[in-house]
Amino acid sequence: MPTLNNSFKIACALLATNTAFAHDWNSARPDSHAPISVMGDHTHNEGEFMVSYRNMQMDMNGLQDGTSSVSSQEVLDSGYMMSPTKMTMTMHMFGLMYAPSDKTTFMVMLPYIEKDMDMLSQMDMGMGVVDIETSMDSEGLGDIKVGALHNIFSEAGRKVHLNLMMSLPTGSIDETNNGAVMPYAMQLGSGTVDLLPGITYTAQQESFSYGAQAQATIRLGENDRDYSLGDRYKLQSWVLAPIHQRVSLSLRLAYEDWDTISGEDDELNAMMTPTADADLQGGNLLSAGLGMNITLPEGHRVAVEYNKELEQDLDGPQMAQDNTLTLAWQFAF
Ligand SMILES: [Cu+2]
Repeated sequence: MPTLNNSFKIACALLATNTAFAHDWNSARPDSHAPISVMGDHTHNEGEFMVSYRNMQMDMNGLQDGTSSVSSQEVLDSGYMMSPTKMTMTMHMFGLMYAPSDKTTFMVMLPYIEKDMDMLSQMDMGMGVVDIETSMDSEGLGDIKVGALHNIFSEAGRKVHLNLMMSLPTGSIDETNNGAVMPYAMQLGSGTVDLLPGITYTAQQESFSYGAQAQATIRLGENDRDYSLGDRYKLQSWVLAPIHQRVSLSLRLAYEDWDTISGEDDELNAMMTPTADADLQGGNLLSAGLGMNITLPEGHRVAVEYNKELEQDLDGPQMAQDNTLTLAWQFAF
């Protein structure tokens, strides 16, 4: 009996050790944060602050109608006066997180956006058709996002939290080029208060981590230019593996679906160019990201992720997404 009793005690002790080990979410590991383009992937412990800066460089190249590409010449031949050819967006995103308790983390994100679009039009000068290339740009504060992340489950290295964020209409929707209102994609905000509900699951195994997030963007009402951008739905999952004590590599898959615009900006002429047509702004996109997270001493982290579109289906002709490069720095204290 004593032997059996001892064995039982040892088994219990082993189980307890094991469970305690599995319970420990190690937030110092380089794979304890999701790939950097995932927003609101982690919560903080009571009393912790985090400041962050992200630089996102997004390129759009060419046009697509449905799943097939369309040339700018085809767009012009179909009767439009102008066709977009290329667009780039740079976003500087400043973030602040603060956890008043282990359950809740408050979060604010402040974007500064720069957009640039190249366009092609043609004119018959008598001696033949001449290509005219023009460009327009916009720059300024985007829509500020505020809210909280709320933990609802945490056990054995697995966590679930709700993303309870909203977007405020601080970005301009009145950007002009030579006195004329620019197309929807060149504006800096939605012009509406948007709800950003989501749910995030993360799990840490001994040698790797993984997670998934579902998130929606729900526009409330119409903006003061009489339209409302389409609602968006995003589903993504990722896996990260440490390759060094301070370095992890990540792979991420994301699927996004967005509705077209409802209502329209009366000052935009849909016959002029596809980007001014409120009915040609919906679509869906599957993309993949490769990234690296690095932890540095004293609570600093740096991260990079390169995201490339795999497949998209657009109400077109519409500008097609190409790739996004995200660089970031995070500091927790
Ligand atoms: Cu944080």
